[in-house]
Amino acid sequence: MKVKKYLASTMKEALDKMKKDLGPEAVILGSRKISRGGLLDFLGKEMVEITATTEENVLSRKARSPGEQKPTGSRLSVTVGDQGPVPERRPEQFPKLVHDKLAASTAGLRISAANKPDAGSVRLLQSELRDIKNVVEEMAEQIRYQRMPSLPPSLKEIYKQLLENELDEGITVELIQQLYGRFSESEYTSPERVEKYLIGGITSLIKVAQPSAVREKGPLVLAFAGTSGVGKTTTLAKLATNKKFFGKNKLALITADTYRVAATQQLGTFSEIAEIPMEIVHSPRDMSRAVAKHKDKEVIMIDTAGGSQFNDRLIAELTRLLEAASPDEVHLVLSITTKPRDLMRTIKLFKLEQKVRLLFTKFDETLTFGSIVSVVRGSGIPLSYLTFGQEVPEDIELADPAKIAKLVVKNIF
Ligand SMILES: Nc1nc2c(ncn2[C@@H]2O[C@H](COP(=O)(O)OP(=O)(O)OP(=O)(O)O)[C@@H](O)[C@H]2O)c(=O)[nH]1
Ligand SMILES: [Mg+2]
Repeated sequence: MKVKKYLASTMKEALDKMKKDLGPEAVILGSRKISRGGLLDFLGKEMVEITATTEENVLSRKARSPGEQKPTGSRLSVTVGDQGPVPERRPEQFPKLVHDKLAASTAGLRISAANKPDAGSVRLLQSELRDIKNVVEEMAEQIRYQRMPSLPPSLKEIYKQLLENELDEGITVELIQQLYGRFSESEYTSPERVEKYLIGGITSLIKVAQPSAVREKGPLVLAFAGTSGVGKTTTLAKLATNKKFFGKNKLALITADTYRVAATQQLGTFSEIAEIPMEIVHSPRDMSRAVAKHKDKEVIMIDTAGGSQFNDRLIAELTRLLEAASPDEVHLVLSITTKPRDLMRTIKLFKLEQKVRLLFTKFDETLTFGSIVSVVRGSGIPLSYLTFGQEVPEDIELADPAKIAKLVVKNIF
């Protein structure tokens, strides 16, 4: 297979060179940015290199038997035509690319409802589908790494693992670029140095709130909000009984979760066992009264209703209740098992103001912790507590950025 390389200072120039040489039906096998020295140099001049061949070559590759090894170095093959440079390819273009591949590979098959396919055709179709699957996987892989085109393998592997640990791609790119830019080769190939650097970098991205402190005069009012089943009531119970937190203080509980009978019962049972007075409120007026009634307490904790489908009406209701309580802190309770995009959506939906903190639950239910970093950084809201089990009161602690950073890089080194 005749493979040629085209080097130029811009992608457009490289594409022009390639098209001039191989014609408009040229097929790009790969592209990367390189410095004149051979490796990506963040300070020096970058060049673009395209590896390409002709469509004829690709078609002859397709004609090989399924078991045959593909040539080493062969990458994704995509007809360029008028589609523009490969690195700028957007995910929404995928369906067309896959469709084109499918059309090309099934062109030789004649299967209709009236004409049952023979075993040979089915085998051919299966092998072509396998081929398409490989192409799609290669495409996904290339898109994933196109921001890190010519990293040394050790860093590329770390980059991949950080993404697998759910660290946001933008943050991962920043960290890896800093590592590559500042460290010498002997340093970035040393796992201890890299691990220490990453833990330090990730730690600095995690903002935490000042721990809640009981006031000299009047109660400290804490409210807990969030979608259903994330652990609001359990977390409140942990904080209310754990001696490291408010277990030693004079407390009152308020529940505004009157949507479900079981919800008030849950907190009611807890308040009986823990011997902490509890109020049930149905309106902002009830809320103000309940808070005023317990002004002699050191801490008042407010539980609110969760909803899987929070809508504007429910949020407005929650906001009015919280305004009436005038809490010192609102802990937006989020489960780490929720997808990062849904976490961000919840944060936006709740539109909670200044006093909000993010409280993450269910650390014991996941093996990947990167999402918390993106959510804290993306929202700009500090973390308060983390919970890691169902046991009351022990499975809770203050959020510690260095501990979280260690969890994010765990299993990489
Ligand atoms: N594994 C684990 N389970 C937890 C944790 N925190 C809470 N849970 C469990 O999650 C489930 C829901 O907890 P709740 O405290 O009732 O959640 P909630 O947010 O008050 O739920 P609603 O009031 O229905 O919206 C219970 O089974 C808890 O035991 C945690 O850190 N880890
Ligand atoms: Mg609850």
